Amino acid sequence: AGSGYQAWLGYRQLLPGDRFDQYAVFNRIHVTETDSVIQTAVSELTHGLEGILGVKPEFAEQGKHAIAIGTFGNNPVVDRIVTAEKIALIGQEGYVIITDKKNACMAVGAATSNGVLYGTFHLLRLLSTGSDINELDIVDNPINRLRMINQWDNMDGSVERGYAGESIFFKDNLITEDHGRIRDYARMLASVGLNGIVINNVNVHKVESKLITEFLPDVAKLAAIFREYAIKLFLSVNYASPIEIGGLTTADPLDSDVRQWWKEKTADVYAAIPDFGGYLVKADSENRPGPFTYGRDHADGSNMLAEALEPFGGMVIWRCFVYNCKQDWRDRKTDRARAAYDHFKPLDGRFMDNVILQIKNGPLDFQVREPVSPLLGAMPSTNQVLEFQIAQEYTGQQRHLFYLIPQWKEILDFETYTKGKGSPIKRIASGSVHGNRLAGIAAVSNIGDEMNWTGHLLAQVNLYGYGRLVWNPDLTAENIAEEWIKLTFGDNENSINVIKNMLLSSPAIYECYTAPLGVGFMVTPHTHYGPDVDGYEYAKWGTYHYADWHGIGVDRTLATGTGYTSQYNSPNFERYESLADCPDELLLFFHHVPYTHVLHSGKTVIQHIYDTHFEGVEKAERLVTEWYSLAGTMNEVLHKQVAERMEEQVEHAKEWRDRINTYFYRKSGIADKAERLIYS
Ligand code: GCW
Repeated sequence: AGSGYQAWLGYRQLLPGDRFDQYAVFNRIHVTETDSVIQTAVSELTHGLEGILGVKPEFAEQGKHAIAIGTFGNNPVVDRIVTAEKIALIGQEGYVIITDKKNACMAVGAATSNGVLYGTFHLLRLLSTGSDINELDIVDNPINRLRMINQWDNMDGSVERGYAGESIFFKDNLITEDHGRIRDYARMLASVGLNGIVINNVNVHKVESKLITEFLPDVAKLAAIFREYAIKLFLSVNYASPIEIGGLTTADPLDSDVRQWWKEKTADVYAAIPDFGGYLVKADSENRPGPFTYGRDHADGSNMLAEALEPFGGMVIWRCFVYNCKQDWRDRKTDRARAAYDHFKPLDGRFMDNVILQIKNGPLDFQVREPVSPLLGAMPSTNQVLEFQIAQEYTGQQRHLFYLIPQWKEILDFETYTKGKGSPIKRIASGSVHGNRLAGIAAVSNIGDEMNWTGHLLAQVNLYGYGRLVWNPDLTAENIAEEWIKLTFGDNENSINVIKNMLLSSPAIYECYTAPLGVGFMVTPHTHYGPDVDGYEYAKWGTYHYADWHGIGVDRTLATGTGYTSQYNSPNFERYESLADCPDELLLFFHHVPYTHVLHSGKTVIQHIYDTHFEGVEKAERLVTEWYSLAGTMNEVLHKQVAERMEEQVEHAKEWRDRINTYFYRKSGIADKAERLIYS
């Protein structure tokens, strides 16, 4: 109980009384099917009811005092309770949960076993959060078809941008033997509705290249674990595999030997894993090989793999994180923010139907604040998947509190106008704007082998919330937080309010004491943890802020800058292009302005920087006080674990505050109006 290992699945026992009596009526399970996903649902329901009621539920022949779970047409009790009208509303992965009060029974019914599993987890969530279940009448379908998690795990056991220990999948260049831990991870993912996992890092080195050859038997064992939880396994592949492990002299996508090599290897993969999902590819990106080496483009490259996967129903997920990572800081024409759109937009229409482009939410790289990537929605004839990062690379590395759901909500609700009004990102991600067959959302995981999975216990909410939000982008950040808190800490109203406020206020607090007004990348090179205003200013990565004595920001306007703004549709283009209309929080992303420029808030840029940095630290201090107010209401070890991180956050926030304030005071020579302490 003190480890955090159970995360949101640590069902707490109810005491006789109120809900207990209500729930105890449904203490038997009626099931008629035997396939493995249904069996998973049964064992999850058994485990959950046992935890909540304190007794092992029995199996019932009949529907009285029972929860019937099953697919339509295969379970008489489900069929009795669920009407044809309801069935018509249920898609491939959806489900109904209906109470039949008269007969004291309940049905979790779906068109597929996967749907039954999701419905079962939904019911458990209701029980575990103490909901009224006497009159349930729920119809639910996922909004997104692909609901993916990406591990950035390497076979040596390290996790790229991992902040919670080592990999649970790999160790010493082998696949781990600890399948129990992997199974528990599968449970967590399935419980929030995720249905695909890429188990290895997009940066595929020599040894990981062999996951599709030498290590295939072990990969198949992992696929079997995930299969029971309705999750498809995918692999990241190395574009240069034909050379590196295939003994060929080229990886040219138009070379017939290369094409043949991929076809054979892919056939082997499907022989071992018949329901294999497909390949994820990072090509021509950050020194990874790709089709550019051979004078080919990304349509050529991805289509070659798509052709190999197509006979088996597999897909290629091709990342659009392609930019020049060897830029010269003196070169003011190249703008990294433009890169993805410039590379991919002209290729629209050339991709096979089983290719999906995976696009990061912003044009740069998961900063605290970035505009939404203009490539999302800009290719009507191409499948796209939106990529988020649950791992807190630039958002405090799971040492600072940062609830990511509000940020993702803003992105999902962003109106692109790609097909006029009514084209928000969430409808592009789901495929509904352009009518894509394949669409959805992916995100980089934040877990590792630390006992509580995420390092910072409260960072579990981001994994939980990711799944819930991808299932239904219309859920609110408040509701998701509340659910998670109840599942994790129980039903105490005060704790719920305190933790909820902490979570909801956390992103703004972090943004306050770190990079101001959308400027980004004022971080320590490589580790990306902590402040270093000029850390990347003269580097090759294309992430500059151009601060001088007079002003700061990147002119990305069409009129006088890099022209990036023109990648947006009207009226977003005009809004970002105009200094007067550009939203404050993105000002320095789009414009270079003097420190004396007056924001919509009425403050000058320099005063805004000072104010937010002082306020940020004060608010971070308040978070600590709030957390301490909960001492005694929860497991002591867990409380202490979080308290330590929260205190570290405050100390580190002070470092941010002072470095940033001093930097800008020295650059501008303008004093703080409020005369607070800024080191000169
Ligand atoms: O943000 C950058 C990270 C790299 C990562 C890359 C990517 C996996 O700093 O560590 O590599 O993005 O998304 O490919």
